[in-house]
Amino acid sequence: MELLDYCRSLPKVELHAHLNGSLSDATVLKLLSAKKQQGDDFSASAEHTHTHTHTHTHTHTLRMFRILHSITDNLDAVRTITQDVIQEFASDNVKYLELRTTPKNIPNKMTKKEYMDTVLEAAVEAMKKSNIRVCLLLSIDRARGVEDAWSTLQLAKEYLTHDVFGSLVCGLDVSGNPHSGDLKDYLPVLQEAQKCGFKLAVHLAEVSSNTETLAVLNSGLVDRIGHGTFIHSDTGGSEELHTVVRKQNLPLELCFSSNIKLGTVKNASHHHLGFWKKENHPVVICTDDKGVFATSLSEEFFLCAQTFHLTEGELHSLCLSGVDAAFLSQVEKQRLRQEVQKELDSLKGKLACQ
Ligand code: 6MZ
Repeated sequence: MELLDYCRSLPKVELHAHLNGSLSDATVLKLLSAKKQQGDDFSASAEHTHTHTHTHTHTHTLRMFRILHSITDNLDAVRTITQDVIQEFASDNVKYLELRTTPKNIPNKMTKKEYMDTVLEAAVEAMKKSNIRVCLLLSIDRARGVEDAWSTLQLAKEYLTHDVFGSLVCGLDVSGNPHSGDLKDYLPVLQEAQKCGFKLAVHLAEVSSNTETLAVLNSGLVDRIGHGTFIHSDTGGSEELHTVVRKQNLPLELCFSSNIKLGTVKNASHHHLGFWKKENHPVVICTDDKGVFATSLSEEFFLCAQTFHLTEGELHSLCLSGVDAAFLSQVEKQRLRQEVQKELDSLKGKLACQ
């Protein structure tokens, strides 16, 4: 099998995917057409921007999110995107997906609870149709302030005792514009979240921010690091940050195309996957925003394999490290590991020599 086909066949685990950033062109066009039918004239310019821009600066990406959010501002759209995104990951042979999204309150359209209930209902429906297990992380957007974070945690707590959704909500994510706000201000919220039993995935060192990153890591609240681009000293981090991450053995969610397209990593061969792989540190390959960065999890595996000359054994280990880092109970992880291992065994020896 050629490398890309092989990556498509791998049984994969996706741990870092933002719902609204994961919309395929087909889904975006479907939503734009629905808006047009409702006589919304904004849609024409949104369509133009979506189809005709190819740059990926931070400013452009923020603008993209504004457009995406404007076409997903109602519960019908939220249901559609959740089902489409899950279906697309399932078609890419993703066996387990941790999808993250920021609960949104849009006056006269939806409350945070209605938004999240709709995402969860749609996830349950999508799981019935495909062979994929999905869990949800509620995202705290660092640009929205601490009050908003408390209300998101409050909502997450309401799901703890829910008979169906209780097992689907597995943790919280902290994301948003890395230049906005200070993560240290959010530590009391994260402390309370941990007390309630939520696992925490935190975007850290996505841009250079040593003081903030060290304070958050030293809190001992983080279960997984999103990006972690500026941690080791070669990339502008520090020996101290590197030591803390090693000591806590924190898995890194690595988003190759996202980092390269946004320019936080100089080029493919400079991606920090190379550094952490040499250290034998737990890493998981993820998409971040497969729609915004025009990628898929298989393509991310392919790009990493090409850049770092990964062997078949290394590709298999990367699939299994996704299982190890999942926010699942030990029993569920064991079940997932068996399923993934079985498919990996059937692929052994099938990768054409690179
Ligand atoms: C930080 C990001 C992100 O939550 O509306 N988001 N935050 N760094 C990134 N790397 C590029 N990509 C996405 O999905 C979109 C939201 O996810 C966060 C941003 O807050 C963005 O608005 P949801 O489903």
